[in-house]
Amino acid sequence: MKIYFAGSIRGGRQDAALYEQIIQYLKSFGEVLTEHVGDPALTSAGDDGPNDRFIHDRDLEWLQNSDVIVAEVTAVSMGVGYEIGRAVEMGKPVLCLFREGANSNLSAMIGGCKDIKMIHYSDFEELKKPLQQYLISFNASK
Ligand code: 6K6
Repeated sequence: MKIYFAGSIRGGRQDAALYEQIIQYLKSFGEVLTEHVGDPALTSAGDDGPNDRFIHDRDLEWLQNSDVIVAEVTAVSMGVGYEIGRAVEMGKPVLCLFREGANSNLSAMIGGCKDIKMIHYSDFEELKKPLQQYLISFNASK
């Protein structure tokens, strides 16, 4: 199973350590195509590609090649919202993770989309079980 993990980069790196934990966990279920999103060395100001067009086109190709999209949506990010919208239009299964109590509001365009599965959680330990259940049942349905 190829997993596309989406998390905020230029939207802010306050949850980068959490992304890294989630990515490590996701790796026990399949291949994560976007491991760099959890890289603690990646700052909101940095860059890991020659230019934005390169990053956009490369990421969309990974999105197209993925089986499932897991997006952490607590930190508000234009890029993550864009990836989710494109993935929904591609007919890909999309799972969004939203951390309660993080002083962030979930967009109605994500929370209100019937094609997006949501997990609300309070910390990584609480997230593991529902995330595992989703990925196991997704794998079984293939
Ligand atoms: C790195 C640091 C600042 O800018 C960069 C550029 N590098 C990126 N490399 C890979 N994926 C990226 C990059 N910038 C954005 N993305 C994609 O958009 C990732 O897949 C994330 O899920 C999402 C983050 O969007 P923003 O709007 O928060 O940057």
